[in-house]
Amino acid sequence: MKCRKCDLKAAINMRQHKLALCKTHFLEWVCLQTERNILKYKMFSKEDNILVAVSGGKDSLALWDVLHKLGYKTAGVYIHLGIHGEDQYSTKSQILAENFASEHHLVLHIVNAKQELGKTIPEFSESNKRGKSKPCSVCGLVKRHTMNEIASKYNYDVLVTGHNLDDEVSVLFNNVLGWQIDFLRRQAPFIPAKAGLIPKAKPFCRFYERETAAYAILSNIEYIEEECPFSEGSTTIQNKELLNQLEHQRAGTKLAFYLKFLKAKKELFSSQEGDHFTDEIFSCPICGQPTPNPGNCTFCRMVTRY
Ligand code: Q46
Ligand code: ZN
Ligand code: ZN
Repeated sequence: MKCRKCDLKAAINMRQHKLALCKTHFLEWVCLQTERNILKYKMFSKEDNILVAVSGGKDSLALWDVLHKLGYKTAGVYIHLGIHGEDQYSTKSQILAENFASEHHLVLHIVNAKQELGKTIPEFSESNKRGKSKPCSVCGLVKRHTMNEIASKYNYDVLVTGHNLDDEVSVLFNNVLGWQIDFLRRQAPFIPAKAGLIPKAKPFCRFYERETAAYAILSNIEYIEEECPFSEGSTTIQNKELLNQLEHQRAGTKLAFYLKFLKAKKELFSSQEGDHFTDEIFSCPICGQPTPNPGNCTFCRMVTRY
């Protein structure tokens, strides 16, 4: 199959877009589409200081690469969670994130959970009822808190994450199955600043996972191929498999599901948008971050208790 734009052999065939492209035109297409998403969802501008949440995986490193190529002012933040597994997951991914940053002369903030909070994520999880079975809930709490803290400490304007379409539809599917209205209301490509929380953007939210993977491979980005050992058997992975079956039967299903949701959301929630945030917000006396209840926030309660 030939590239739609030149005579070269296509490096990737995207049935969902009815588009086949060679390496050069595919890499160009990803940058162009990312720029379009940023503008379409009014995420940020070339003036803003952007903090990229970097895990060492393909999505976050590909995103950092694209934003850098497009001329945005970016720095990264990496959190060493202390997850080892068979492959020294955290240490290996930190090295890859550091390599990317130094090759591109970019700043990377590194936070080590064990050194700065006293425990690794699995250790927190063991001693906390939030993580009885898996540490993902504790992990999410620490990541959210730390990224917001770094963003406000160094005056970043927006936090960007490498969530792709597969991630977004998996969450959407889960939220619809459980009719999690509050989560559905908040799921968006861009979440503006609210009550001391930095704005969050997902410039890759319309790319299929195989497209971000192809971008990373064709750009020779070295990323960690192993998944976090705690992701095994997760609902997210199960949902992804299910949605891939639907996609296989009808190309474009995942993208349509997501885009139609964003459209429907305007009608479903327009009158109530922001209701969640009109509730009273308090400031944590220890860290100063917003919390829905008076007193120490969940993060500080966890860190000081254990
Ligand atoms: S890193 Fe953390 Fe994920 Fe690992 S412990 Fe769970 S949440 S699976 S994105
Ligand atoms: Zn081409
Ligand atoms: Zn706090």
